[in-house]
Amino acid sequence: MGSLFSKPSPQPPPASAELNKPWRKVTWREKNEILPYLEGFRSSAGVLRILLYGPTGAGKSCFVNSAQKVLLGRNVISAHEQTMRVGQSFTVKIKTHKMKKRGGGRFPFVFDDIMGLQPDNLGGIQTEDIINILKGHISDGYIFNPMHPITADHPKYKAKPEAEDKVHCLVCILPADSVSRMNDEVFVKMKTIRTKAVHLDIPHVIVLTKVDQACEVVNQDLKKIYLSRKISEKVEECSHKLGIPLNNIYPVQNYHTEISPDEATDNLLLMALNDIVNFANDHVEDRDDE
Ligand SMILES: Nc1nc2c(ncn2[C@@H]2O[C@H](COP(=O)(O)OP(=O)(O)O)[C@@H](O)[C@H]2O)c(=O)[nH]1
Ligand SMILES: [Mg+2]
Repeated sequence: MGSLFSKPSPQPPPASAELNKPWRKVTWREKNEILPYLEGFRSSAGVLRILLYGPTGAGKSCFVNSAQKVLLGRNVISAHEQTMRVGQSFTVKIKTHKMKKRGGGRFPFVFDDIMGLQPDNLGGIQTEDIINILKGHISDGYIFNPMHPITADHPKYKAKPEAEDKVHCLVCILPADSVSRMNDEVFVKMKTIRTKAVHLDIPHVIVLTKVDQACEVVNQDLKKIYLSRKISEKVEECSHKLGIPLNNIYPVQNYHTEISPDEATDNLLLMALNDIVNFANDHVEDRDDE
């Protein structure tokens, strides 16, 4: 006689959160190797402009502060971060952040921090405004209007941008913990921006933040980031959704609660920064060759 309860079919063992082999072969580069390189870095363009964009709350402002913190070796308040989940962008204008050096002076690159992208019903920055920034048309301090993009008669609209006003590297900041739940409308906007960047030959990378919130293994030990199954899945998902190659995606943890510097946090941030600055410089050199 058959049993009322069918025998449970054997389930595959749960996939381990920690991989046996790293998902990316990386030479873990140390702060004391990258930082002196960046400190001695000179650009043929004068100043390289790096634009950070992405959904509200992804960690754009926090990335600016984290970059400045690792470059300067002390705490800073440069870009205003959101302190709670208010859902609306705390950053409402375009702000250019110059990066200070340890011994005084500035690095030859700047970060443009802007208002976040949102689904249409929640406001946020207009896609057209980001495209105008890429081309150098929007001056520092412009306050975004979520209802409509800048018009050519606005005092902050630069009709004839200089080479330094244009963006030399575009960085999409995405949160590892919530990227899978992100609204499709926001992805459509990001894809439009990506297409424009490709058209303008501007290098485009993703910085994947909040890895500590996306994976417990990483939360416990950031050095295990390349062994984390979850992070490898998130990197693949971002690559697939935005069409950005896997090797142009940098998982990092921003400084968000820590006060003292942490070696692994610094190294991951510096590895991302190093590539971003070099890609920006390559773009300028390639443009000058043409
Ligand atoms: N746990 C964690 N929190 C982060 C990280 N990066 C940013 N945050 C937090 O996320 C919130 C939004 O960051 P913010 O930089 O203001 O986002 P923005 O809207 O993209 O500029 C802030 O409360 C940050 O402290 C990260 O890597 N890990
Ligand atoms: Mg912000």
